[in-house]
Amino acid sequence: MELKKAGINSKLVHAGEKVECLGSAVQPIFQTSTFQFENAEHGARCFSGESDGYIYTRLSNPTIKDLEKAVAAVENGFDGIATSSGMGAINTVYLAYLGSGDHMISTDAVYGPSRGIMESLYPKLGIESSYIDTTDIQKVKDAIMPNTKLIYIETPANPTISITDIKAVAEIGKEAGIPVCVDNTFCSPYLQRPLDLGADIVLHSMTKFINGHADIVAGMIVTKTGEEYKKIRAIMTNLGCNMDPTQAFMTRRGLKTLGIRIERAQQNAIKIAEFLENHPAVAWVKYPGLKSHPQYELAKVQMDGPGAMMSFGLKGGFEAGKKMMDHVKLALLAVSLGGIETLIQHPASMTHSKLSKDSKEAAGITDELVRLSVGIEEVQDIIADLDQAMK
Ligand code: LCS
Repeated sequence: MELKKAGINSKLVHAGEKVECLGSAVQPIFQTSTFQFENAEHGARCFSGESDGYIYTRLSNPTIKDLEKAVAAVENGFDGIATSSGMGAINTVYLAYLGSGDHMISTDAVYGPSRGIMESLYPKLGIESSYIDTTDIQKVKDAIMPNTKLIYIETPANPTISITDIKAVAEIGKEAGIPVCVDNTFCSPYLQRPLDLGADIVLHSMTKFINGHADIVAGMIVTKTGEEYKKIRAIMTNLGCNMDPTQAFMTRRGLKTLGIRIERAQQNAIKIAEFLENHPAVAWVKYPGLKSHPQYELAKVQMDGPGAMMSFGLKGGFEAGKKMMDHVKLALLAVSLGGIETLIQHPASMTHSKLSKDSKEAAGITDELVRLSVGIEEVQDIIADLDQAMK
């Protein structure tokens, strides 16, 4: 059977670009910085692009290429560009599309540093940005300026779990001739494929669901076309935020079990969201699988499942949140997300603490907001842990 037509779990296991190597079942780790040419002529052909032989690991490497092809296959994209981290992927995309005098539109609630660097570092390069509520499509249209060169959305957003209509934003981008990039970290390609919905670029912090075991930091960019791929790859290799072969090997191993990990964590998350919604200490819960989520209907269409991420507010506010976090025993009080272990954190004082008070408030990152990344433990144990910590 042709893998292109296979289901996603088959692709997760088998997709990639394996090199024949002593019958090895998985792509070996090619832990080498450089590759020997057969002769001067071969070296010249590698550099001119006539031969696709490997040259130097910052440019490409077979272990990294295998992972890039595998993620691109599940995102239904042209090819992937692996990076040292999710932030490496984000900066690479920013620098590929934005230069002095340009403007970017972005979702207001995004991972803290995605916005933090755009508001602190990029203005020094003459780049402007508008952070808006992209769940309101009219606001996206209204934010376009003659110098807008990139529309960047994160959905579901970190940490508010707000959901932006990818198809609608992609149509706006197409009409205006502006590329649209989606940070797909919270869903992973198992639950959401932005390129199929019209986006031009998708990126990930693979540190999260794709690797899934809280032992690797990694990023990935996947493009719809070869043209965008070439443009972005050139920036990545010159910036030097490339992945390492062992990092690629570990991440490829994590990717194989993405489907079963997400299914299991999601089953737990659905039960936990219902438990929290009915808990007397909880003021509100934001989870795409609950009817109370403002974009519940959109989530059902755009995502293949509600996922394993949620946020909730404690009636007792900031102090109650802090207290709860000091009392969890099974869940880890830690940043990051998307691992097999349940993680809990307080964005206002942790991941989003560097944003200004105004930016936090405008983006809905309130003091009482607690973020939960549900793991694959026994659901009754997670619920009992949250319950005792809230008590
Ligand atoms: N995009 C999203 C949506 C993220 O949540 C993160 C990291 C990044 C990009 C950056 O990826 P990294 O460079 O860390 O691989 N999010 C984190 C978080 O919520 N807590 O700690 C890291």
